[in-house]
Amino acid sequence: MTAVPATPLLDNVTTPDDLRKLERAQLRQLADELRAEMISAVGQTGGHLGSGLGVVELTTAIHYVFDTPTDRLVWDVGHQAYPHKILTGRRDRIRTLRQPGGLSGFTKRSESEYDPFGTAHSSTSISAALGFAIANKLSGRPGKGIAVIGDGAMSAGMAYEAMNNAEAAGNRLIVILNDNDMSIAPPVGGLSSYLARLVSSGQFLGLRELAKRFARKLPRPLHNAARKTDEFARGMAMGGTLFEELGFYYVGPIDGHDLDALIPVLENVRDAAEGPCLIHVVTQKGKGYGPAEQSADKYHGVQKFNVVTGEQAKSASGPPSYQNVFGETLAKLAETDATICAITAAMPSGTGVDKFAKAHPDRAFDVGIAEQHAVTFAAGLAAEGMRPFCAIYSTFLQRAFDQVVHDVAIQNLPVRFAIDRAGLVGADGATHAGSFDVTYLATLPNFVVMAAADEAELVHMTYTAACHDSGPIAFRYPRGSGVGVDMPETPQLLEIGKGRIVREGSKVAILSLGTRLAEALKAADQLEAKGLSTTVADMRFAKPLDEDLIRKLAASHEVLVTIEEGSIGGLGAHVLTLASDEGLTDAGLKIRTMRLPDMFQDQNAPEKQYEEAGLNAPDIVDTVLKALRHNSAGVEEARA
Ligand SMILES: Cc1ncc(C[n+]2csc(CCOP(=O)(O)OP(=O)(O)O)c2C)c(N)n1
Repeated sequence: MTAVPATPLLDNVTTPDDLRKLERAQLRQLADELRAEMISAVGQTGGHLGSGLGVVELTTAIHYVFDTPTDRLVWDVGHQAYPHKILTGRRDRIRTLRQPGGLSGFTKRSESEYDPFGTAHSSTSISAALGFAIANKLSGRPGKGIAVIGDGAMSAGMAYEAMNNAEAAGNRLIVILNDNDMSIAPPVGGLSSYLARLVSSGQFLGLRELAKRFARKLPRPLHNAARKTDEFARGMAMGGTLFEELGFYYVGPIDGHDLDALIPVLENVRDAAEGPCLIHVVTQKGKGYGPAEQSADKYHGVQKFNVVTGEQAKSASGPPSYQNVFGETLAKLAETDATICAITAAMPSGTGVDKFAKAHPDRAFDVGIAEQHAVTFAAGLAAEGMRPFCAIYSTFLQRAFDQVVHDVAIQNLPVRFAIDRAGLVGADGATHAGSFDVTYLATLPNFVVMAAADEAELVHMTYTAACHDSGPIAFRYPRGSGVGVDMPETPQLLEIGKGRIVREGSKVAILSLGTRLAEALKAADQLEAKGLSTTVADMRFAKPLDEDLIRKLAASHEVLVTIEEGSIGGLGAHVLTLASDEGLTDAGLKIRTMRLPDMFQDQNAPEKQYEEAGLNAPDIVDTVLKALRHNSAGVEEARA
């Protein structure tokens, strides 16, 4: 007899209201369909896969039990929210994930009422959910705050700051700790070991033991429910002293793929908890998709892939990535310098620190998602004579700004900042763009701020930073591959605060900071073709500024254009300040600054984003022509 295929359920579930109409017994099938749909969609778009696969059952159970969107559900980081998007009215657009004009790869308020809070940087969910819970409590509106936070995200101080403050929310705050024993890399540190101990010691308590423990810790209705619900006993225990000390009822660990265990627990917490509750759910990253389950990183982030084989689209082989150039250069330098250390905040492979760690495991530190700690830890190392390199993405370093100012800059400590993902980053969109680091670092006394124009320059800057013991120094470089320049045999020590002339001309000077240099050179060719002789300088330093070079170019050119992959407040602002302080424009020099626009740019290919930002060669040509009041053929317009 052939089995009759089950009628698909997901096709009839557009929103959680539809989901809640299903029988509980149907949820297993729905979850399976949801998982298959997610795999199929991410196979086409690429993106975050493993985390979402791990929360398919949890997503189904939460929307089944809670009254979303009235109950405010906040997914920490938001990279695991693809199944949530499918169940909350966005299935029809799920194949536009991370594409231009498509769904965001994270949660986003403007996208859906089911996304009450935008996320992407980790460990914000408990604070935000607490805010929702208390606002609703104060205004007498229904609505709990539910935070779903991973064990990796739980390593950040902010999560504890929020929990420490949670009591005021009463039973309106629920934290679901999604423990898959993975961050992007394997999780690190004491908290991770603590959670592992809870999981290994807590499972499979008998019903009687469970009920006894519940009777002590949880309100009576929950206790009674526990007695009645057989499934409730399986895989569930009490423990979690740390969380209890912070004022939470700790429930768990629970098997997060077992809907029969999850649903009664969520219902009981919903109906009976008297204070903030933390439900510890154990899941498997990549669950239900063989290639993900078997891969070391559980397919945290993937390219488009073949769903049958799991094979990911290969990026064309080409120049090395900036992150690897950094990691390998630093590892090499550390062979002859025992003081060099490398620090990453949970991004060993993303930053290239994995390369360093392989060669020098004792001097590589993955501190977890803890950028603030990373910076002050580096400051301590530097104060004791070590040469620490803090390798942090531009966007994540924002979180540690006070540590950069107070612990590093004011004390003038030689912490080296390797700032990866500088500039626009593509599919991760506005939350991950590295737009502000030059602005927020080059404003600080004592700081040296460099930007690499290509991968060879990154080698020189890594070496220059290693040699710079007199204060803090930062160097920034973009996401992705280098431009294919010849790599130096030996690194060069750059003179601090000195740029270089890359091409000599006489009428127009383009001052470039970072990897727009290639566009500046293209623009110079086009200007030359219009009869406008063009100088191109790679400034290398936003701070200290190469003032002599600027004065010289200002005196010998008619137009001076600055260009950088950063917000207002960077190179352009510093050049304008010098020009105004010294009256460099008094004799008629025209200065124009080209920078990122005053807006948060959505996801797109980086080249497209730079096109939208107006920072490509044609934009440079345009800017110059406008400054000279030339039309596009290069002919001077008659003045009115
Ligand atoms: C402040 C900050 N630092 C780093 C990251 C990069 N990041 C994205 S997801 C992730 C790991 C999160 O681990 P976990 O919370 O356990 O979730 P999982 O991916 O395992 O589901 C990291 C480090 C980030 N989003 N925010």
